[in-house]
Amino acid sequence: MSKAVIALGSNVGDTLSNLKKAVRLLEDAGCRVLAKSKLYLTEPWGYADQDDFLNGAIIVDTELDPLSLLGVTQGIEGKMGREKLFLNGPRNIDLDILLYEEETVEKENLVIPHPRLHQRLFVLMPLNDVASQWKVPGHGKVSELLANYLGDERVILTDLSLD
Ligand code: PH2
Ligand code: MG
Ligand code: MG
Repeated sequence: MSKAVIALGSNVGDTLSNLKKAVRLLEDAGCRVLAKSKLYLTEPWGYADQDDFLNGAIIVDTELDPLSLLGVTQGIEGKMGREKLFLNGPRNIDLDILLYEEETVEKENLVIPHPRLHQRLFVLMPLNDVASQWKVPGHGKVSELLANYLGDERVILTDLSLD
């Protein structure tokens, strides 16, 4: 079994239900959820003219290798009817594999650690909730990445929960 951190995001429809449904579908696919982050309302990064995102992260324990896990996350995005609108655009569900143990994966369709995770507060905040002591290969400890974050993204802690 291996532990992986998956980032969750949604800014279309009932965003909390979307995140919860995705977690349920991951469990149905055999991923055991070990930890759930708090949830954050975050300003859209990359394309401004869209609603704020609800972002979170979970740790899963899985027998799936990274590419099989990607198949599962993409299958769930498909099952939930996600449309590929455009890069950084609005989406009802986005599941990104941030970390897989301390492994590095560099495939055409999958790069782990997620290449820009250290630069995104909407990723670092929930990631730090569940994996503050994890090392991000090539970058250092999650808690240090958060402490060293220099940007100015607006990220608001909500009282919503994945439970
Ligand atoms: N996801 C994106 C693009 N921009 N901005 C925020 N705040 N949260 C996201 O999850 C997000 C984004 C592409 O996946
Ligand atoms: Mg994403
Ligand atoms: Mg994605």
